[in-house]
Amino acid sequence: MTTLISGQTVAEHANRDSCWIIVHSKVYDVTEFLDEHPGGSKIILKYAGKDATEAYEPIHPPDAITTNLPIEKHIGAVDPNTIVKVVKEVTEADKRRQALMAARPPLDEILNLHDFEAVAKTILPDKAWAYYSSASDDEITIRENRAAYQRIWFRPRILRDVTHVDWSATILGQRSSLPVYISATALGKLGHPDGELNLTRAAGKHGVIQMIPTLASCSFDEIVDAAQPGQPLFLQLYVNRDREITKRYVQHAEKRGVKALFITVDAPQLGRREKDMRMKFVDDGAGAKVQEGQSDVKKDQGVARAISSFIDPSLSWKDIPWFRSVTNMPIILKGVATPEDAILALEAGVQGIVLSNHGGRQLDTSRSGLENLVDIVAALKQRGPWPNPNFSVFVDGGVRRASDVLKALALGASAVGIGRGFLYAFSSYGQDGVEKAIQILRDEFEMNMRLLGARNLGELVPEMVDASALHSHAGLTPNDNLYSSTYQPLRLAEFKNA
Ligand code: PPY
Repeated sequence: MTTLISGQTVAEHANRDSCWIIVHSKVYDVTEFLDEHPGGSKIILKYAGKDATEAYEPIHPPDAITTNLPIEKHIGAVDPNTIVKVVKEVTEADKRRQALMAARPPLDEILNLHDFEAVAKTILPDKAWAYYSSASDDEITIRENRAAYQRIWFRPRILRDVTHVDWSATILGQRSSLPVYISATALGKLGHPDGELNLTRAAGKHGVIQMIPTLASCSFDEIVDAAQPGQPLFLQLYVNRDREITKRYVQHAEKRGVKALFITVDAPQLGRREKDMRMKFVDDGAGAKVQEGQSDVKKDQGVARAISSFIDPSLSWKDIPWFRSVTNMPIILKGVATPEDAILALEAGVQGIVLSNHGGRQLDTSRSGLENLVDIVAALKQRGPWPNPNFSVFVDGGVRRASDVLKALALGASAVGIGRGFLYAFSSYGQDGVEKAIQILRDEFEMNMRLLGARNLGELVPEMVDASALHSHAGLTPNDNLYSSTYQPLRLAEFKNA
């Protein structure tokens, strides 16, 4: 029989020289791991000698500690009767949030995807909202992603007998009830205790495809286990500096039935998301005083930068044959922004590209995927058959309405990814929220396709949209809010004694 370790014993290892923590009722010696922790040692030391489960859970898959820590550092199981529960202080902000949660609008009053965002903004903990909503630098691109859709106008056709309209699609050979897939967003448990499983369950029920994020809060296997038999899933991949880890991960995914591999290619380094970073500053002020002055405490980090160090910035076109050699899944490059790279991707033999700027979270003032779509489709048309059944072009960023999707499809997109829209749906209402979001999109597809005169997705043609203003950034260029809020306007001549 294995002896249980008492909470008091764990508490004796509460410093940098000997640091034990409890996660999910198991005790781990993390002393030698402190300096390797991507989030810095300070956050671990805050829980030294204590139960860290509550802090660990939202930002690590359950197996992160077991796979990263050598087996001899797994000390054993803790005696549950002896742990002093770290009683989480319920702050005034928590109480306010709980009251707001109880007063959420009922789901049947949610009319569109923006409504979910408004609810999420109100009820999410500040840190979660900052991480999810943030974008890079001045956040110009995140707003441009929306604005670009508003520079495209419809040219509807009439008198086409639109009694029956069908918006179902085939995405990379997989049937989908919508021409939309759920794009990868990280750290789902910051938004809801069930994290990404909310998406998996709703997607399975309604025939929608979910892209599993490498940095999900739930483990890859938990997500696949929550899927229905035969439910198609895609995988988003951050490529690890250690290619063996990536190889194992990709091959495991393929074995478990994942249908396509989306390799993120726009994040060799993470963008500076200042809303997220400012949150970290606030927390540091209130946090434990352990390790003050310690050099490895990377203060200029938010949630994202703290956990991004494993991503390999050396990833290059030369690696594509290697990916091809380790998997038979279709390979799609996520984060392409120019015709030059779209052609390179085609020549590299991958099966598709996602025109994405990572939800405005990477290079600020890069153009929207939608704007790039027009140039990229034109370039691909010159290179061969179009549409090309062996090369899909997806778009994501800023999509909130079925009308947005229809514009992208008319301009040549194979399907469209929605990330934050679904993330905010489950952050505010769990699985029910995601199901409602899917229902809203369905209703919008039905109405918009009837009004546009397209009975199925094949009837969406470029002539149905006027994209002539798309490349003009003059009208709807988003405000530079930070700059504007400090700029002091000049003053006009003043009247005496006025
Ligand atoms: C993002 O935040 O934009 C991501 O893609 C996920 C992520 C999260 C943390 C580190 C690196 C990437």
